[in-house]
Amino acid sequence: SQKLTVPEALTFDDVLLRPKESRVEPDAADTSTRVSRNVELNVPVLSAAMDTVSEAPLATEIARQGGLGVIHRSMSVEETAEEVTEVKRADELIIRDVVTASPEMTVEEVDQLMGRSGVSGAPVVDDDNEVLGIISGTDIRPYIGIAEDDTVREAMTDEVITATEGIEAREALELMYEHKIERIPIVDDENRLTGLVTMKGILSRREYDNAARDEDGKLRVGVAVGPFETDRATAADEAGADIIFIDCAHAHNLNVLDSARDIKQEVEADVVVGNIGTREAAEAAVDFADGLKVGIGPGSICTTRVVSGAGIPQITAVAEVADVATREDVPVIADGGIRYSGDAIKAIAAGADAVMLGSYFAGTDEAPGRVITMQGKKYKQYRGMGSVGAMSEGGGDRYLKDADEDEEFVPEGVEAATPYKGSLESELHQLVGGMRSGMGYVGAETIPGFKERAEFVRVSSAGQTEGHPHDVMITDEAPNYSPQ
Ligand code: RVP
Repeated sequence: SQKLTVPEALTFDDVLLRPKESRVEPDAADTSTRVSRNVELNVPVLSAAMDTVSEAPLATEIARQGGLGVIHRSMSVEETAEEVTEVKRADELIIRDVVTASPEMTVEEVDQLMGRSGVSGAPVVDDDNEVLGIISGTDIRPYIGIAEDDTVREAMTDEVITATEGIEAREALELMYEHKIERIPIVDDENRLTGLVTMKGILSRREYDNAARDEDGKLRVGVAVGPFETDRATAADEAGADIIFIDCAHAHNLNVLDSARDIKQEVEADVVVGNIGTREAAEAAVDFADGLKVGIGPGSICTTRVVSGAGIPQITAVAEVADVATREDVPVIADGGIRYSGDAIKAIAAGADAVMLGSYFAGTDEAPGRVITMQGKKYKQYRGMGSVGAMSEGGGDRYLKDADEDEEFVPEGVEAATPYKGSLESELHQLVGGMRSGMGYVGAETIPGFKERAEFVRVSSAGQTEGHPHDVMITDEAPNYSPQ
């Protein structure tokens, strides 16, 4: 029968990168990439939009390290906007929530205020928010002849160096060195306070020289929205999200595509459409999408393939979509199923521009949820967004199922635990280090170059066994390998 003449589809374990002539040292490999039409990253890695993975703390940290966090959507629209704002404010040069003192406060009061808010100095402003002076810890130490009930007006420094909006980090630093100060109030043309630049803030920004930042120097962040959630999309957009991710398990559903097209018209941010897994789906979205996200059923917590009988093994899915997307210069993200750094770089070899991971990051300190101990080992919770637990807390429409209905769910995911892993920074370091290593074996210095140059060999099951540690008993766990 015609029905039985079926194409083969491959996944990570079915292939390996063919080693090639190379002068590329892994450390010299450039991992920067384009993740959507207008957004570039220094590290081609995204965190999954899941309620046990990506909220503001993880999104902030991954952006500082050069990647992108995608905030999940099991929360109110207002909360989504707040999450975006939190990431955007994290490393802002000009602090907006400034702790201020009033001139009538006593020295004792201002000391307590600074202690409570964890700052070591504060601009002094009048009722109109006009800057009168600045007070710092050193101004109020009793030994310089200041009494506890003296007022701030008496103790403050009233010759304040201020600056206006638009100041750059370098200029601010120069002013600070010149005047031996650690903070500069930012004022409008009537000398009213609009923000504050601190030495501490500038130095911590410098630590993250690889960070993913927008044109204003703020950290980048992505937001997942339901396929029909125009309100969440516009709220995230207004809050400054860089990319809106249409978050759907089957974006080749035509109603979803219609709605995604409408959402694209409403927002300034890039719109990434997903998930898809075939050439035909790519054709249907490539004319309006700023990026395509690939993955039908590869996720570690996903039961879509078992429950629905549908799916495409991930290497084939990525390759099919990339064939179409590359032609139109639209970036592709490979989402799900990545267990090792080798899987991540294989996804790029298949044609992806970046990878998205859930389970890999769910065990880090920055992910939501607490550490649990079972039989002496530490874990964190990790669950599919199509699991009963996650769906009953919202987001069932990812699976095009009505989460409000009072009937039993048909889940497409499981609730699980994943080993506790410590800091996101060290996990990401291992992941990206392994990917660089792959670039070295193939002899490609850049991600676009690697995509062109990489070739696969097909691996038998004997070959797979050979590729993992075998015939030994592992005595010390490696930071980037654990037997599955
Ligand atoms: P993984 O990295 O293998 O843990 O996969 C994460 C991906 O799995 C997510 O980015 C999403 O595309 C998919 N997912 C999330 N929930 C579910 C589910 O419940 N089936 N699947």
